[in-house]
Amino acid sequence: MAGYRVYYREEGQNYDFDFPDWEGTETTYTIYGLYDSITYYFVARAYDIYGNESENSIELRSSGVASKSDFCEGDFWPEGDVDGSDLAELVANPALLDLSTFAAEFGRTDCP
Ligand SMILES: [Ca+2]
Repeated sequence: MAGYRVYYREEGQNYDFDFPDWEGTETTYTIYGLYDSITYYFVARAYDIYGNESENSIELRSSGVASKSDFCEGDFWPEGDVDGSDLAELVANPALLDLSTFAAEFGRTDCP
C-alpha cells in the first residue's frame, strides 16, 4: 500500500472520485472551510504504487465538524494562535474585525 485518499461530499451530492480531497500516508488529516449548516460525508480509499485503489471505507458522517466557535476570528496571520502578529494585521487593516472581538480572542492557541 502506498497511501490513502480521502473524499468527501455534501449531503445530496455524489463523490467525485477523480479528485481526492486529501492524499498521503498520514493517518490523520484536517479539512478546512466546511460549514456547520451542511452535513458532509467522508470515505477513504487505500492505493498502491501500481495505481490500484481499494473499495470505499465505511462512510463517515460529519456532525458539526466545523462549528463557528472552533475558529479564531482573530487568527489573521494563520499559524494557529492569536497573538502579536495578528494584532499587526488588525492594525494594518482595521476593517478585518472590531477590536473588542479581537481582544476577546487574544491569547488563544487552539486555532485550527
Ligand atoms: Ca495568528
